[in-house]
Amino acid sequence: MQMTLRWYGSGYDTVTLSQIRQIPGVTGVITTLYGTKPGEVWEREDIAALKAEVEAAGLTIAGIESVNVHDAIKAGTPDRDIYIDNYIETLRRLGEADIHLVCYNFMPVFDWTRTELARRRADGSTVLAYTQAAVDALDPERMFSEVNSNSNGAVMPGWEPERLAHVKELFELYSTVDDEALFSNLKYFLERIMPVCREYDIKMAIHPDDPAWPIFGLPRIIINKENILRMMKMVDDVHNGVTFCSGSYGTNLNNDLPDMIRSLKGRIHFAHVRNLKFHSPDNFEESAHLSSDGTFDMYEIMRALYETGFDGPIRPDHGRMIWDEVAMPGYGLYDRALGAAYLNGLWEAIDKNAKRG
Ligand code: DNO
Repeated sequence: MQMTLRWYGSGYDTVTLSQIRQIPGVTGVITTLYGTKPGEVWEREDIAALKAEVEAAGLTIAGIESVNVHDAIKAGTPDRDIYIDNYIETLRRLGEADIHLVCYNFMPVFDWTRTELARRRADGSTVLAYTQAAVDALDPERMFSEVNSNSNGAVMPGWEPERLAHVKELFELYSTVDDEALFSNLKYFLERIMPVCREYDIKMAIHPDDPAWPIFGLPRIIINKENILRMMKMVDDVHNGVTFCSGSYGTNLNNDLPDMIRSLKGRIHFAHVRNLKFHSPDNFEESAHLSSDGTFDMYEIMRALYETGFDGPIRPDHGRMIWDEVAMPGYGLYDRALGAAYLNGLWEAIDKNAKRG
């Protein structure tokens, strides 16, 4: 595996490449052209400049998170092919730039959803948190403004303020899209992009829906073992793969995370590893990465990745806000660096034990 950190790019991220370079064991970044909109073709010069900047800092681009999928593709509208053609062109240009991993999601309208961006914990740190009651009490438009006014000035992925203007239209677009339609739109998209992925060996890694159940009446399908295996089979190509995000699948306590990892052997191309602390099944917060701070056994998650031969990039995920850092919620430097060191420690121990026999 390659330990990485997500980096939003100069001008968007409070964390610098030189800081990332100093986290022991982190050799690459997962990045994107954060200023691009879903549906646009990425400019070759922009890709090249991003790559040059990362490499000049002594790091590599281990993958792109995300090339976002336009809602026309997810909703399956008649004009979707225009956007799929653009997506294919972006993939081709990434392949030409020797980039071989793309993370994306197929969540209608929103990306991941939290109801609190700074819940204070006993140790004084603040964390992202979720309660179902808060989602049930809010309409999506209010949710947009709350997310944007509490994000320390950062633009939260999937919650870009310009999308707010279109929330009603977007909901309208999905009014006839149920789970089956979403599956079939995903299949259509994958079948169209697979040839370019094969040509350039680009591994597509779908990110799970977070939380892993429908919210605001919108369908959500990448939520559990049954559905993700269905997706792997419906387009049975190694380039159709998975981002295994423990914090997203883990929102549903019925998901057995190590078992899911084992059942996805060979198709996990990217891993986001983080812990959650549950107070009840629909009230949880994003704790520190350590097993002892949350609900999951992080050793078992890492062991399942190790034992299935996972060799892709891995990254710590949302961190707590600690030591007075001001950054995009979940994406500060300090706690993610602690997370990377911890995950590297687990991996080293698992590896040495395995080799000892
Ligand atoms: C949250 C992230 C997601 C993820 C997208 C992938 O912090 O894990 O925003 O990047 O869903 O497209």
